[in-house]
Amino acid sequence: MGILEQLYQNIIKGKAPEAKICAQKALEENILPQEIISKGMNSAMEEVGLRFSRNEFFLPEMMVASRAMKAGMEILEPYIVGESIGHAGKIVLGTIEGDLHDVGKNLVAMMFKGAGFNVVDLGIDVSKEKFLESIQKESPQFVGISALITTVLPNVVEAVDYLKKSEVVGNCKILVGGAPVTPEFAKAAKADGYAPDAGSAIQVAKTLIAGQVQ
Ligand code: B1M
Repeated sequence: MGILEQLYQNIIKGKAPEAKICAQKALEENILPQEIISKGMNSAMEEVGLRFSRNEFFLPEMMVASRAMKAGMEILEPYIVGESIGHAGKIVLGTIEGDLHDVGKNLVAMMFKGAGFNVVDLGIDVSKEKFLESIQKESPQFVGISALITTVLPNVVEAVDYLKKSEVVGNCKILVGGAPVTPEFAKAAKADGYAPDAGSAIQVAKTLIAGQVQ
């Protein structure tokens, strides 16, 4: 069994120490961190979600799988982030109120750090008021809102509306993303940007910055 397959299996089984070892071995085999994440880790979480939908997995299995994925991400983070944090700008990031999922948001944070951004991570279950408070304090170029369950989508709409109505937000652009978020939803919510995954979130942010400069 190849190392990415082993990593995939260990995440599905929720074996965090083994997932760490596999992530390290995959790096030693010169597999790029992005490939390790997409083929060995994201795909495993996808499978965990499918098993949950089929009632083969329950909350504890989803929980331990996310812990194993986070353990693997810890190994990869230094290889993605590098040392140049801060020169590209600042983003305030959080998972919307009512939502406890943070693996995807953490991946987005990691990619922004890797692209040279200073990331202020507000964590999970973040209210619109907390986003605003942080924008006031940090003056970021971007605020990123992550949402993973359909039931919290109205909270995203409310948060975007609340932030847009505040003078404090000024030129700060609002990005939204997460599995149930679509381009149509983002447009209807009047967000400034939408990205389907962590890698493209950086491209969207760069495009928005370029638009501001012109
Ligand atoms: Co939950 N959960 N979960 N869960 N969970 C999902 C999301 C679900 C799809 C599973 C399923 O039914 N197949 C389903 C949602 C269905 C829906 O709403 N349509 C679901 C459910 C129902 C629930 C509960 C309601 C279950 C229950 O209690 N009965 C409950 C809700 C709790 C709550 O939040 N209030 C719940 C709980 C949990 C755990 C706590 C056990 C655990 C999360 C632990 C944690 O995060 N620390 C968990 C897990 C692990 C999952 C799955 C299996 C995996 C999520 C994940 O980490 N994916 C998930 C199934 C699935 O996703 N297929 C599922 C990997 C991650 C890298 O991908 O987060 O999509 P993702 O992030 C991607 C993109 O979406 C994007 O980039 C990332 C990487 O490229 N992205 C952004 C994310 N944020 C972005 C922001 C951006 C841009 C891009 O800009 C700002």
